[in-house]
Amino acid sequence: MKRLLVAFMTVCLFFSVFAISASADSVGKQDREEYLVMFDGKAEKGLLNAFGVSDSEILHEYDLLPVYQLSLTKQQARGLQNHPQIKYVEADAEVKKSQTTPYGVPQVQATDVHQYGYFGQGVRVAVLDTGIDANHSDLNVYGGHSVFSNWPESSPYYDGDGHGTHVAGTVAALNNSIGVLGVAPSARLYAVKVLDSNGNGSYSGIAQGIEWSVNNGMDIINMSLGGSQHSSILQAYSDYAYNQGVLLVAAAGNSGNASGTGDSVNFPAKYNSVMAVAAVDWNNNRASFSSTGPTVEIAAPGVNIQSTFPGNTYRSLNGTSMASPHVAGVAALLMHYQPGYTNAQVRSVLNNSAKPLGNSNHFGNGLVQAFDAFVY
Ligand SMILES: [Ca+2]
Repeated sequence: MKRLLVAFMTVCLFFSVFAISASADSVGKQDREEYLVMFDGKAEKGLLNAFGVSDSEILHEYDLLPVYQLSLTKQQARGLQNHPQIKYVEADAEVKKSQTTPYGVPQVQATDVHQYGYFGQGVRVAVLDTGIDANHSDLNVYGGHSVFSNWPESSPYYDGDGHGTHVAGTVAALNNSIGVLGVAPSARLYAVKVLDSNGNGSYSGIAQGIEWSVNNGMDIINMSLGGSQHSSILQAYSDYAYNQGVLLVAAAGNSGNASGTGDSVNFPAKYNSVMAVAAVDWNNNRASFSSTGPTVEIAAPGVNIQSTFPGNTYRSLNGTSMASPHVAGVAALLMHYQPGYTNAQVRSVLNNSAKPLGNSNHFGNGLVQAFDAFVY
């Protein structure tokens, strides 16, 4: 019995020693980090060897300054740091891919209100479009609905065209270390798919999308879409949503001419219950394609707009489709700042605080401005 116990303990011990040495080995490897070490005066490789740094752990020897890139344990790094011949020991910092701020975001003063902590938190924005690629790492999609029944169009999170994913990124691409920054990066995106992978849809589908948005408590509906035909039903749905407290923002259309004459604003942007958004460039010049007419209400950047695209990519696109989500984003920022405002109040403040740009058939009240809306 005693002998058996001894034998059992030996086995245990053997295994535990083995386990300790195995784990110590792996910990030792994980513990090695890359450091930059600078000598005070002439570089001396012999000193590194004295600290147990082997040749294979010398990753690079610099030419112009007495600097080495080394793989070191924390203990070695501490030892070197205390040596009089060593001037600096620094852990090599990873340089991360940084986030780009598309020019439209500061142009609408979104960055001016971001610095006060207003990012559109909790405001629900329905993007009535071709769907939103919910796998994009620069987007958080909170929910959605598709008006199509055939797979994969039946998924609101499948965007076979890319248009909806791009529009969504301008509203709310995440404030992180990658990709782009949206106008209201903490707003809640909802993918309401009313256009298929070819960018085609119908007024009946848009009406269904508006109905879903009202039923699901959306604060803002962005419609970067439109047609040249009036529909009494679409108008009735737009009016209904507006009377239910939803702010409706839509692209004015890309049917403008170079001279900016004529009335070419599309539906549903043309309805009284919908804000029609025209497009300008980075110098606040009218985009030559931007639709014109007395129902243009406000303007925003819509030329060469960089935003998210399916497959974790980014693209620059042109259109009043890109201008509309800038206004939806600024509205989300204002709703975050003034949660008691009705949709009509938000609309009125955005219009009254817009930066006048001239011809109202081209620009409406002018360029949407987040900071000026906050202080209006
Ligand atoms: Ca980002």
